[in-house]
Amino acid sequence: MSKHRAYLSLGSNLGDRDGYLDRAIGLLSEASGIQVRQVSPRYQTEPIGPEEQDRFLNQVVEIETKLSPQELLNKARVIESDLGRKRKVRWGPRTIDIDLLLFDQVIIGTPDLTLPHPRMLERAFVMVPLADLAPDLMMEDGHTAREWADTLREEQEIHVWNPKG
Ligand code: GSY
Repeated sequence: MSKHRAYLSLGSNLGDRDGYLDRAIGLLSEASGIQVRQVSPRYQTEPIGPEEQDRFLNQVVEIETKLSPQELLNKARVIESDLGRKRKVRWGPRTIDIDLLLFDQVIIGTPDLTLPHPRMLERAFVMVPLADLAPDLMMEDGHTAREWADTLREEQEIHVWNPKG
């Protein structure tokens, strides 16, 4: 079975944010059919959505996988649930959020899953860490990840995260 390359966005803004990101990456690495190939630096970012919530830590990971996009989405949801995510408030605080950004060149639009991720090009917290891993990756609109990251980091607060302050 052929291998696919995919990029996932991870975010946490509840509790031990570094711990949740570490555990999510650990669970992805242990999952059958998934190999984690690269992890970006972590960034602290202002919440998009209701503002009366804490800042997020965000990160992007590159994986290779034998899973289909739907199987990968299902796995991501199991990991979110294992790490205590409750799907209560849309855009609300969460222990961990795992979004599928890109899966090879696949384009999908189902009620459950849209690829490429429909809002990724609006979000510095996605495009800046993605550009750390794959600066020359071509987006749907013909601009590279680096070009999008350079534009978005001018408009949105994003800082490399240093857990020791
Ligand atoms: O869509 C991912 C969850 N999320 C985030 C996030 O990960 N980072 C920031 N900065 N804001 C967010 N709003 C939502 S919802």
